[in-house]
Amino acid sequence: MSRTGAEFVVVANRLPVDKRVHPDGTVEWKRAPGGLVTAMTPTFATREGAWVGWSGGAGPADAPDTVDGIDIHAVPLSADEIVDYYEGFANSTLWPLYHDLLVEPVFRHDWWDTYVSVNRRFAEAAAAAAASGATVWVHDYQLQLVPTMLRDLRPDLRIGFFLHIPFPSYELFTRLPWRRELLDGLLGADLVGFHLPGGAENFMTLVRRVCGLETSRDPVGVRDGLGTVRTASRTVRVGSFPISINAADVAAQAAAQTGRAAEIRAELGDPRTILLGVDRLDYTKGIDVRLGGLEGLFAAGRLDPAETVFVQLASPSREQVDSYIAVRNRIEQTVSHINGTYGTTTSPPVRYLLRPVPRNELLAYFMAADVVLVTPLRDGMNLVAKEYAACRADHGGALVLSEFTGAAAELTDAYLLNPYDERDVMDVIEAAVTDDDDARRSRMAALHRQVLDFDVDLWATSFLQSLAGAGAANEETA
Ligand code: ADQ
Repeated sequence: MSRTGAEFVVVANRLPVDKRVHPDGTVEWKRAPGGLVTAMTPTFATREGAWVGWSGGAGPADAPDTVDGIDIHAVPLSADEIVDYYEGFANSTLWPLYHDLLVEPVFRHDWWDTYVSVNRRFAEAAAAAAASGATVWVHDYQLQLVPTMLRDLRPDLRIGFFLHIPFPSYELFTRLPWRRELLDGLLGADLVGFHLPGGAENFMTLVRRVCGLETSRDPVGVRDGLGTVRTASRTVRVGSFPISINAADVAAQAAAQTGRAAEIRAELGDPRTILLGVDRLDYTKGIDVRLGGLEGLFAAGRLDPAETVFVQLASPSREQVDSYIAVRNRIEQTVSHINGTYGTTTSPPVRYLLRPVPRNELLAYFMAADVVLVTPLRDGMNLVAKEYAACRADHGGALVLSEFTGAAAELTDAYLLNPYDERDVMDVIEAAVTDDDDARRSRMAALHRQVLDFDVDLWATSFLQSLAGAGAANEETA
């Protein structure tokens, strides 16, 4: 069969484009600055590529035909589907369930029905976009049914799936009324990838116990030592591929921001210590954990609010979902409480911004920060930690990092803390602020080297090489 189409197709919830409507009504599409599109750029550069995804708005498909040489295939969602599939099943069922029940997941059969029909629409769009024998890389929790739906439509494709968030244990996952269907959906892939070996092993336990399939029993390695699942017709490989960033680019761009970093320090009143948080405003990120730690240190006189500024840059996220409205209210109340209690009218110790910051400005903040606080209660990886480590080629600054992030498995020279232990949170933040320069510098040197050695290119190429091997093995036995 000959068929035109792309040799390499990315399927992700969102397209890599942002729409801008100018005051005169003209529309401009810009490439979105997201991490995934950056990660995929080298792969697209060498092959005819397409991207299947949603533009972010309600109604008929709305997107440019191509962006930077990538064919764009927009999947339309109605306003009701956005509520049931995106805000509902993806972000009020799966997201909290996969993040350790930090809020109670909602189980609704009508949301599930919409998740199934939207996943089918993505699978059909991918089937239409892919050339014969193409490689298709499906991303994340919104699209877990796509691999099998796509395999049924196009058995000729090599299909990989990568999960960007944690994959939970048997005990949590089996709460899902649709546990069997979700696992069956993933098993259409040739390769299923997770950030950490633990997620891969949770998946293999689940397919053994819920689907009754045979799996390998050896521990899964990192980028190596794949696990296997035998289905009736094929072998699914399962692996760990910790995502990273384009570290050399980040380091080079950050080096150009030292002047702006000095200005930021002056604008903040030249405090002794600048602490920084950078997150999507999400209850998983533990913004309240770090605010609690700071307040405790101020209250105990262990940090002086007159000499300390904590800058929290938060970008608005999922603003229609109740649990996100609640966490925003909680954070804003705590910020005012700390400033009201420990600040003066001219120097509040917490500066809080609720909007995305332009990339270069963000890098300047990283260069200005003495300590960056990354304190999630649960996070698949956390790229902010890696971005900060990449920026600090000068080996300045210090990274405080929650043990409950994927990044903590690699960034072992960070100041690691348990976000569930208030005393540990205070002790570790204090140590990162007050340790002597040599100790801080040697930790940052190790972190910087780690992210430069293990960058996003390694993530993409190791996943795609494993996928090529997994696909070829299945084609041989077909
Ligand atoms: P996210 O939960 O979105 O990603 P993260 O990995 O930290 O989390 O990436 C956030 C990105 O947004 C970073 O590049 C950061 O610089 C940027 N950002 C955050 N706040 C910002 C602000 N106020 N202004 C500008 N930029 C801001 C999900 C998973 C993670 C996993 C990634 C990739 O939840 O665990 O690391 O996917 O797999």
